[in-house]
Amino acid sequence: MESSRVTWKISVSGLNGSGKSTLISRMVYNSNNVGLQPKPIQRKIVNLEWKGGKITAELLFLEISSERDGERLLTGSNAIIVVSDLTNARSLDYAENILKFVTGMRNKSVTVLAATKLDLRYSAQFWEDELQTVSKRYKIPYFIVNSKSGSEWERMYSYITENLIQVFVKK
Ligand SMILES: Nc1nc2c(ncn2[C@@H]2O[C@H](COP(=O)(O)OP(=O)(O)O)[C@@H](O)[C@H]2O)c(=O)[nH]1
Ligand SMILES: [Mg+2]
Repeated sequence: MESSRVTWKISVSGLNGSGKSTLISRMVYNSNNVGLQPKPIQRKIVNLEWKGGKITAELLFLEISSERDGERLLTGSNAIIVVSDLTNARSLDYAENILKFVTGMRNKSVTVLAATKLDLRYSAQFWEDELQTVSKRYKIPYFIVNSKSGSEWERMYSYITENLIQVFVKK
């Protein structure tokens, strides 16, 4: 079977400092080094396989930082990672505002809630209870990750690629 090619836009949105750049570096390079001037778009090419098919996917990770017109840039995303920071309760409120906007969007996107900085859990300002509440309210899964090291991010990444295939390839 011939392998076809797709391009998917994966937007990463959340309060400044919540860990968007670090999470993107983890997913793209498996590194936490964001560099001095992190690029607003990072590109990763992956071969995805499932029972009965395979595809080459160009993943474009777009960091959306601007608090003013950030939400507008979410339109047309194939996937949206809404980032909250376990050590900052305000970041979860901000994440909820983004989720409210995403819920009202017309096009469908694979959406997840990420809670970063698991390694700093002893200074967490919210935890599973709060994440579950938001997750149920918007009917999306949440993933607690440590972008500095570890492999928790892989579960979230697999969820996203599997659902991208489900929504945009298998249809
Ligand atoms: N300990 C820890 N620090 C993190 C983690 N993710 C990000 N950071 C730190 O949090 C700060 C903000 O991260 P950054 O990715 O620049 O956030 P952004 O503004 O949302 O892009 C930086 O100092 C990162 O090194 C994490 O999982 N654990
Ligand atoms: Mg950044």
